[in-house]
Amino acid sequence: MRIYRRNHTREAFAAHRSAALKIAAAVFGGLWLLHFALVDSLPSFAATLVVEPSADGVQRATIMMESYSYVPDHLVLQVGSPVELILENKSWLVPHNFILQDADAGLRLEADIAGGDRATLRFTPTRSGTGTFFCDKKLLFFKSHRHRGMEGQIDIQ
Ligand SMILES: [Cu+2]
Repeated sequence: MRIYRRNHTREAFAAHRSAALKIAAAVFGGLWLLHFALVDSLPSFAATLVVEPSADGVQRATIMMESYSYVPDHLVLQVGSPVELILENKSWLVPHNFILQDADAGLRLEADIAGGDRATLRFTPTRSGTGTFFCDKKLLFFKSHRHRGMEGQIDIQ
């Protein structure tokens, strides 16, 4: 009898725990989807940054990576001076990348930045031209970040 009761209690506890886990999963799942709905509805602002070389001749610029945009998303650079481009991932958890493969301007840049991290790209534009940069990250079956608007432009003058 005692053994039966003990087993019974254990089963009841397991059933309760299983129900609690299901509720927690449903709540988290709901929040997760709500997060995507909210982020998708946020407006993204286009911003242009005309980069002036510093006293040492280096063109320094910082681009913030957010979900799902680059701020600024338009850089104007000059031919012939070295560039130091800092990429700061402002997302808490979401990894982003920066891909620019532009034959026209002779640039091939690529960087992967984990959530909350930063990276510096150093290059010297040797030709004028226009290139598009974007983030091709995507989560499971969701749209890629580029499809969500994570794209920008570099003009080299
Ligand atoms: Cu991204």
